[in-house]
Amino acid sequence: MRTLYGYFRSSAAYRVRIALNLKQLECEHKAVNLIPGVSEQKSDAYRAINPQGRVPYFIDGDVKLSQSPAILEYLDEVYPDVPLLPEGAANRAYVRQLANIIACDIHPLNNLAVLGKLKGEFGADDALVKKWYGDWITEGFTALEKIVSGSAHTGEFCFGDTPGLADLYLVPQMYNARRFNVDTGPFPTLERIDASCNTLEPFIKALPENQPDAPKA
Ligand SMILES: N[C@@H](CCC(=O)N[C@@H](CS)C(=O)NCC(=O)O)C(=O)O
Repeated sequence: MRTLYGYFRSSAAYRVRIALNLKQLECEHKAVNLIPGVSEQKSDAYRAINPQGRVPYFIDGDVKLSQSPAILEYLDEVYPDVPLLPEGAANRAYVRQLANIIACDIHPLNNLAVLGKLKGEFGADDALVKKWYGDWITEGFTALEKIVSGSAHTGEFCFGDTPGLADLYLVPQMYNARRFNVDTGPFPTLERIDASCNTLEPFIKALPENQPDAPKA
């Protein structure tokens, strides 16, 4: 039995949901409410599951993992039928490079804990926090757009015509950009790839608004 602890708006959990859907793996989803003030991720009960107090957290039998990059690599090694990474070390490194621009250089600067610290300890108001959030996305996406728009690897998706690892980092980050009104117009290749992904069932099923813990419209 597989279990994914997540939250509808968590982009790191969103990545894992897409991968599970692409690989057609059954999984029970357990919601951890990250809304400030509720903050179930900080509860003793949840920290007993994941000491880091973050989502996603994934259980597959005896295997218990936090950190979406580790979860995604695990899924790809153990369930390789629908691969997330291409053949060849250089191609795989290329795709990881794209994914890591988001995973290492955008997402960690914009997660809830960082935004909370900016507001709570450093006195940033909403406008400053919004600028912080948008600036890191714009900086990362500027590099990503340059690489992807100039690469022969780019097809309908970040690598060729099959969705893969880089796409499942890109789509949640684009979602966050739109949510915070960051202008994605300067990134036409990223917009095009994101739109292609969002026509596919595994990506649609993983959308935040399609999760059971999303507030009903
Ligand atoms: N590097 C981690 C990041 C996990 C992470 O920061 N998750 C956010 C949601 S996207 C979270 O749980 N935040 C809770 C908090 O900051 O208190 C991963 O990729 O899994």
